[in-house]
Formats: sequence, structure tokens, C-alpha cells
Amino acid sequence: MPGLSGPSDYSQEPSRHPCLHINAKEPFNAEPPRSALVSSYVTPVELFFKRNHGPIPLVDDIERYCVDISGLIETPKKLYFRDIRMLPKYNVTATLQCAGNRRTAMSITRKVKGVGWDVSAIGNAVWGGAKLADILELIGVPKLTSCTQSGGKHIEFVSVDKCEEENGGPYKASIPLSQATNPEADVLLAYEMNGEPLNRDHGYPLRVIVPGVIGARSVKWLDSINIIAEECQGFFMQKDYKMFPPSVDWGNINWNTRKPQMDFPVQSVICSLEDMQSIKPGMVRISGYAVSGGGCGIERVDVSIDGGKTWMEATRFQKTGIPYIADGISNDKWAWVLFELTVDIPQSTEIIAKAVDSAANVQPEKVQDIWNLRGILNTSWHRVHVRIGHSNM
Ligand SMILES: Nc1nc2c(c(=O)[nH]1)N[C@H]1C(S)=C(S)[C@@H](COP(=O)(O)O)O[C@H]1N2
Ligand SMILES: [Mo]
Repeated sequence: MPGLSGPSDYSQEPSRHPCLHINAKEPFNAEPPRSALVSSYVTPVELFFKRNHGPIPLVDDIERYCVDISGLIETPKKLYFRDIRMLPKYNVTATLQCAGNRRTAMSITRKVKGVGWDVSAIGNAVWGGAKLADILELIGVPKLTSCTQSGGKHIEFVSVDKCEEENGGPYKASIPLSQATNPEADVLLAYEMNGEPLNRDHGYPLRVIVPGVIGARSVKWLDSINIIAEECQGFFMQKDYKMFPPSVDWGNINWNTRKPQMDFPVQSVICSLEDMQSIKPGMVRISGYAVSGGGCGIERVDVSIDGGKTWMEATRFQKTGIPYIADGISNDKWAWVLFELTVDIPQSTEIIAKAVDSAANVQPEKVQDIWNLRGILNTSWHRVHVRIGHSNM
């Protein structure tokens, strides 16, 4: 495809913000300091985590760039960038979270395989673009379809980046057709992030955004769409991003026994404090983010300053001035809430956060109980130890 191409080396990477912590250089994987996440409800693009599996693609000619749509439909079609921009534009505020968020902490109890991440493989952005449901309607697949006449049940997104895991082939993933054709699921083909054209790191010129689902399904640098009968057979759907029980190790794994992970579970993290931070005794502001998948709201965030013996409820908010009510109509349904609580901390202690979502799901206490060999979905209670220090604070 002349419009968009995937380089085979890292000589043409974009420049990045110097504050990012680099977890892997090639492919580029980096996250902001945790404090950046609570500085604003919408995460600035340059501080948004970057998760790649190959060199960043390049657009040679945006006029020639188009998305090929084919597979189990009557009439395959090519959609040019201008065709997509002509459709009604939606702005959806959605939190994107990598399934590997907090992987480093899971590796401490027992080693896991994968790029290490602290707590910032997550960000909240306003994604602007066309609804996938509108695009599919344009090519003859009506809204709320779960199976096309020729048996299509899944929709596969294919990129152009050259990924080692795919033996040099492109990154790909799929979602059920029923989700893709449901306008309420807000699945977008996005060309804007926070009101600006997408930048190269985040998928320029066009990416998929699947709200409420692990980041791995939000394919960047979209090249083609296939309507298929079974879910995508690519590496990242079948041999990665699946949740295994703690008893499964590399010696006894059978990938076919589990489904690809889609929605992410309830999560919360304290971002205003680093672990082992020295603080002055007195009033301390504890703040962080809480989010759940599948469109669930955040019902409660509990904070403990005595290692989990007693709990206090934190305040939750999205936009300033509007009270947050879980699943309320004025909420950003797919977005995180920020939480805060100011408490007196007289001595060195362990501070913990745990969230409850609107389906009453709660984060598990111990990381050991959800340990899995790929180190995904570490949603265990988030803990930070603070030390009362008297100098150099
Ligand atoms: N083409 C392509 N799409 C991709 C990936 C990738 O490596 N290649 N990584 C996925 C993963 S695992 C995540 S978490 C998100 C990260 O999106 P971001 O880099 O915009 O934060 O993109 C997803 N889409
Ligand atoms: Mo990810």
C-alpha cells in the first residue's frame, strides 16, 4: 500500500518527550511518571504511554492512504481518508489501558514474561473520529448485526507495522461484529487525539479505539478491515493477552484453552506518591485514578492508611464542577475517574487504594492470587509505603 508503510528498522522513529520512562527502546515502549496522570483528567498526548511492537509506520501520501474493507460481505470497498472524514464525527473520552500495566509489580512475587511497566501504561484521551458502526453501514452491514449473510461474526483490524512476534508481519486483532455494529459501544476509527491529528506514535493517520477493552485491541495505523467467521488468528489474539491461572507455566501451557482478553477488570492506583517516598508528618493528599472495563462506572474508591485494617472513602471526579455518580448520564462512560483524599499521616505506614465498580466488582487483595505467566491485568490492591523523614524532603 503506497499511502502507508511499515519500516523494517528504527531509523525513522519520531521524537518523544524527555520525561517518559523508557521500558524498551526498540520497539519503543514508555510511560510517564505517575504524578503526570493526576495532573489532568485528560492526559496530554506527549505524556501518554506508548506501546509498540515494531518500528513506527510512515505515511508517504495521505491522498493515497485508504482502508481496504473485505471478507464475508457482499461488496468489498476501499475507503479513503476523506471518505472517513466525511462521516459524522464523534468525540469519545476513553481511557486506554495496556493489559501489561503494573506488570513489574507482578514479577516481584514470581517472574513473568513481557515488557515491564510501572502504573502508567494507561491514559485518558478525547478520541475524535468516525464510528465503526457508521462505516460498516456504509458498506452494507446494518447497525446491530451479529452475523452477516455470508457468516461474518468478527471484524479484524490489520496494520502495517513489522512485528517480531508475527515473524515480520503486521499487528492485528479482532472484535465481535455485534460490538462493531453497536453505535452505543462507541468503537471509533479515530483520526484525532485531544483535538489534534493523531501523531505517529499513537497511530497516524487512523487507529481503532475500542472503549472499555484492553489496549491491545485498539489497532494503530489501520490498513485493512476483514469481516471473518472466527476471531483473528494472529499472535496477539491467540498466543498473548490471555489470562491464565497461577498453575499454568511455560511447561504446561495450552493457549487454546483460553479466550482472548477483551474488557479489562476494575483497577485503581495511587499516583501522588511513589513507593518508599519520604514525607513530612501531617496532612497528605492522596490521589490517583480508578477505572473499570466494559462501560462500568466507579462506585467507590477506598483508601487505607493503616495497611488495610480500616478504610476511608475518597472523592471521585471527572470534569471539575460536575459531581460524579457511577453510571450517571453526564459521565464520560468509558473514562477513568480521578480520586482524592487528604488525611493526617503521623507515622511511617502503608497506604492502599482499592476500587469498586458499578457491578460491585472489587480489586483482589493479593497479586499472588491473580499471578499469570504473561503478567497481565495486575489489578491487585495498590500499595505505597511512605516513610516519615525529617530531612531532605
Ligand atoms: N498496529 C499496532 N497497534 C497496536 C499496537 C502495536 O504494537 N501495533 N499495540 C497495542 C497495544 S498492546 C496497546 S496497549 C495500545 C497502545 O496504544 P498507544 O501506544 O497509543 O498508547 O496499542 C495497541 N495497538
Ligand atoms: Mo498493551
